[in-house]
Amino acid sequence: MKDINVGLIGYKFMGKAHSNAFSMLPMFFNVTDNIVRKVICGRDEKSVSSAAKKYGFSEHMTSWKELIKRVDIHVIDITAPSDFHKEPAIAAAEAKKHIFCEKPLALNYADALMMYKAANEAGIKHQIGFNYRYVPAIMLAKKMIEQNKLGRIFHFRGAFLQDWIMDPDFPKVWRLDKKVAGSGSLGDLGAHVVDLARFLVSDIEKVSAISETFIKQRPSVQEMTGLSAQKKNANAIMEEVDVDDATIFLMKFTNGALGTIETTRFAGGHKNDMYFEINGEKGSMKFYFERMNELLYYNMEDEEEYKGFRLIQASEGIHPYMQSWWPAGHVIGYENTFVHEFYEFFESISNDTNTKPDFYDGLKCSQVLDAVELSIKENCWVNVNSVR
Ligand code: SOE
Repeated sequence: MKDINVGLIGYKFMGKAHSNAFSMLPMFFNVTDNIVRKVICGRDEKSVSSAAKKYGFSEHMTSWKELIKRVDIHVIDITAPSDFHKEPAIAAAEAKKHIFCEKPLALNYADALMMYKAANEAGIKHQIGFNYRYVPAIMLAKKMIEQNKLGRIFHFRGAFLQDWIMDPDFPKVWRLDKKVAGSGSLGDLGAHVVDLARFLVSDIEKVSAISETFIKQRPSVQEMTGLSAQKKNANAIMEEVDVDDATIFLMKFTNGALGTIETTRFAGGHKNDMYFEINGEKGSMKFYFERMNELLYYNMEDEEEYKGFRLIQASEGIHPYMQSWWPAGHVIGYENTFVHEFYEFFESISNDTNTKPDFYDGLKCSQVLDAVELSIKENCWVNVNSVR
């Protein structure tokens, strides 16, 4: 058993989610090697030194460039906002470090392509944080589709609904700033749904989209953690919001299926409500993240009088990863999906095997997101592969 020393860039919401996964992994999974929380890195000395203690890292640094130069660091894990993915990822690839990067991969397709090429040329392991692929119920959906339980797919209907910025006084945080986030609900939430559409159905041929920014000016921000923030002060200056609050788009898949995806932060009552439905010639399935241990399945071949959506409780030992957690029915949550994705990432390093979703999946997702933004701008259908 060798040490895999992790250098973590970022210590807020995703930094905490990743650190929690590192600490839980060896307790619940038979990992091949020893995953070491070696260095956590952030700009603010006081905050990052406090995070090091809280998250169980041996050291902290404020220079990501010095971190990447260290020969005793094997993995660079990037959890900074989206405008700070490309630079550290390319530097880490050049230094032959394995890379885990949060989604979306980059601000746009061109940057994502540079990251993908650098990672590929370096021959390192690279994975992107589409953690919903690692929900056991979604992995079951994938297995059922691969076993042709739905037959030919006709529809994918997806959505990711939140409501955390409906208050006009909520300040302009980094997720609402185009130069930092790249886009609003589209890149932050839509990226996950686009990835699941690719994972479960097929690549996407063309899109037609519309978006809206419902609140066009917000107070400037002082501090943000997770999805909460406090206003600078009562008379904070007002800033223009330059990203989408909501985006809705139509899709044609390369396998002929039709689809829709809706993302919004203005769906009152929906907190982190990602869901999808897939309709095929032999059946349908529905998934709701707020009931993430369940998959609803409708089998067209059931006897007529017994037909209906059946609820599969995907929390038994037979379901992916569940044998590593608790007895049947002792459900799991959001944080467990990060443990699953990192188990696969570190095992791919230990065993020199491939890992998914990788930077190619991040690149293809960025291509769809750029096509959606072009469709909004030009008010027309856009072929995804025309984005270069
Ligand atoms: C905020 O919208 C957020 O935390 C996203 O950034 C995550 O990727 C998503 O999983 C939950 O919501």
